[in-house]
Amino acid sequence: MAQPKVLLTRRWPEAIEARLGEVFDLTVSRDDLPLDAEQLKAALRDYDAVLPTVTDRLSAPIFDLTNPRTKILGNFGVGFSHIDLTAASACGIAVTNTPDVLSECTADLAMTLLLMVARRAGEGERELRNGKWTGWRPTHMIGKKVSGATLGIVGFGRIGQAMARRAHFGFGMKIVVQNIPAVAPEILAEFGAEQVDSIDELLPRCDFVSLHCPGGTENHHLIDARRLGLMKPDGCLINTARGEVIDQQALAQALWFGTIGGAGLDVFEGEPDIPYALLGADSLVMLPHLGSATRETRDAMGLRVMENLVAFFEGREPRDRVN
Ligand code: 8YV
Repeated sequence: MAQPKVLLTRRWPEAIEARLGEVFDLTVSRDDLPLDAEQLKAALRDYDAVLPTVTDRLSAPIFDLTNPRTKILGNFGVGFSHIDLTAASACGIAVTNTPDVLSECTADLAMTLLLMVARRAGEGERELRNGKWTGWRPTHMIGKKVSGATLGIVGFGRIGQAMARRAHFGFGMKIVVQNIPAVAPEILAEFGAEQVDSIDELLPRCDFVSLHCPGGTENHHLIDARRLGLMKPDGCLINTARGEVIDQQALAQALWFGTIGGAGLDVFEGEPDIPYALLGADSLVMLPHLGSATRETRDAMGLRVMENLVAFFEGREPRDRVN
């Protein structure tokens, strides 16, 4: 049987591209730029499998095709809010993601942001690099203590739990959780965590709030001006989930007026564009979507996509099918 025709929309780790090339008739998008709508439509027409990333916006009109050749989208990433699952299913296209393998590194990055915001690491580095540091003094760049503080976690799946493990066992933080549905008592007990019924109940109780829920329309602007107003005046918000979960204009306002203590963002609505109002906010730490960006994790993500693809083309159910 001929090898399935597979398209990588972006460059992947070299070793994984080589492994995929041994098993599939592989095309790599060599210029490594996001595909536009026409290119994505052409990909669905011409390839048996397309392996997209978060930069490929596979919205409903892209699937408006008669008889696409593509039978599976093997997404490189756990989040898939950039893919319209209903439209993919209507075309008979399976969609898979890469859970588990990136939980540790994404939680590491959420903790990095939390520590940076609390201890004003971004501000401190900027001061030093700009030649503005005048020397030590007792009142210089005073931050907020992390150890023993209360961390609110919105979305208690794999990454949320990995974050709780770091915060609770590494920093003695108290963990408060909001999740739909209810979390099993034995999982909460592992972290001494308490589950509350709503985000509104969680926000006023927490020194830090870290978002680990899915993106997409269901959680669009989940954290809006009203909810930012429920946070403690020195509370800090961390987002490694998806940009659309926060209303960025409302966040910019909260940061500029100092109604919250600070924020750490790894993801943005409409990334890579960053709203001007956020760029100048000093109590904000920003990273360019680095959650899973370690050699080990990116390799593991690639292998996980490959495993899903091999299963699919051998007629088995891929383990990470999401539709
Ligand atoms: C990925 C992510 O690097 O897996 C996810 O959902 O947000 C990132 O860790 C990115 O999405 C690649 O598509």
